Amino acid sequence: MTQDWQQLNTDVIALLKEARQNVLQKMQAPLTVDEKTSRKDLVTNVDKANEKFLIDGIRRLDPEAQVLGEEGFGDQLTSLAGRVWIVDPIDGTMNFVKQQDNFAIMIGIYQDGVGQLGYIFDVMNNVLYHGGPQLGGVWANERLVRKPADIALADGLIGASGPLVIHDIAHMQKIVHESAGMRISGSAGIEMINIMKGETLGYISHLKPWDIAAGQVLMNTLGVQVSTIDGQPLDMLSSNLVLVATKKAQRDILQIEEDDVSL
Ligand code: 2AM
Ligand code: CA
Ligand code: CA
Ligand code: CA
Repeated sequence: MTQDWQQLNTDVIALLKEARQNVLQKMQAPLTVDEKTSRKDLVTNVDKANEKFLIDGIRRLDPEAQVLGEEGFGDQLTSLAGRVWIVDPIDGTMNFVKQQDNFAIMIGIYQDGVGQLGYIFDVMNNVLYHGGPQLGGVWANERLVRKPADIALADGLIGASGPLVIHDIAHMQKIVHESAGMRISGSAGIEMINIMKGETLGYISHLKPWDIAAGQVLMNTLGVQVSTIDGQPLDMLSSNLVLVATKKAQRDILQIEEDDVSL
């Protein structure tokens, strides 16, 4: 297909709006909830139906592309060559089940491993964050999102995943202690939104490609750093211990890691 990114963006927004309507409609009926690896790792009928819906739509829009989806309805990816769509049909499934709120639909579009467009749809608030280098910015629905202020770790709140803090992986407790405080939302997508709103300065979590594909594109476009906890680029074919942070906070956090290693 031609590289008409504007048209592709328009088509993806239409697809996501339809997906949101489907999800809202399915929420009217009781959910079917299954455990994946544990009682804290859930999948519902809505996750599966929405992934199928999105991947069908993506195949129509971009038949040549590879598609990676969390629930397994896409392709088995072994390389990031060409165009790759990375789909998380419901991010924050535990919130979806327990709160019927604080979850997102996410799509990241990559070309030869480089993020081009990202979409995080806050379903219950009906705000679609979208953008990337192909659009030259990030928007929350029609409103342009400003770059978050580059604040230091001590001056802001940090988002985290519960297990990392509980088990004190990668000096999490020290990082949290040096920040102004910790917040846990239970959705990587909602965490990215909190950063875009300037409510938090970063997020640390162990994530799969679909958890961070869209967020990485949006963060990079807004000057927010995305790396592994060691400051390395993410491997988008694998899981990563992900550090998302303002430039200053990233530097502060990498320094904590270094100081502790040298003890
Ligand atoms: P999910 O809801 O799409 O699975 C919750 O802390 C956040 O981490 C969510 O964004 C969740 O995405 C993600 N996550 C990644 N791996 C997970 C796992 N094994 N169990 C629960 N949540 C996981
Ligand atoms: Ca999941
Ligand atoms: Ca997810
Ligand atoms: Ca998911």
